[in-house]
Amino acid sequence: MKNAVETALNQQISKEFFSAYLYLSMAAFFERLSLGGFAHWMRLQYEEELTHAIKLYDFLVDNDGQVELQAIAKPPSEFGTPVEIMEAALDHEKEITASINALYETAAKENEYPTQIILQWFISEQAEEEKQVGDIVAQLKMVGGDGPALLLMDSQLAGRTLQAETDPAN
Ligand code: OFO
Repeated sequence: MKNAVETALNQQISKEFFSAYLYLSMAAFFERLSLGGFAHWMRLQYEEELTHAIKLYDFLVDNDGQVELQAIAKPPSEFGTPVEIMEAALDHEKEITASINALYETAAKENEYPTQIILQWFISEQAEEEKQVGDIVAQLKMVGGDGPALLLMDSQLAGRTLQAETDPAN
């Protein structure tokens, strides 16, 4: 595997772990707001990000790449209102999308075909995640300061399961 691609894949692994860390911190903050459904949704997001990191780790191992794990930055522990938290999550997903796209471009430039194939999965996954988080942001904006509507959203998000990317609740 070409060095530039190996380095970028290792960097992406640490970004996926940071995403997990960030969402776990957001989950804890939602618990403090007594919004257990949002906290549950974020905790599953944390678990999903771990699977993304491991997918890339396995890919490196299986393709003669060298894994070099890196430091994971400390995420914030204080956030704002529910809409501000979900907007921060959306901004973060957009950064991850840009990172995946840049990694894909590197793999294409280096003619690393297997890497391009696995990254196509990540490109689709990012589109799905941006849509899901964007929908939650839009709904929170509709709800505004309406407590009962926020609690209804909270109970809907409590029903999220991890089973599949095809499940619209995920
Ligand atoms: Fe939030 O998605 Fe990983 O890549």
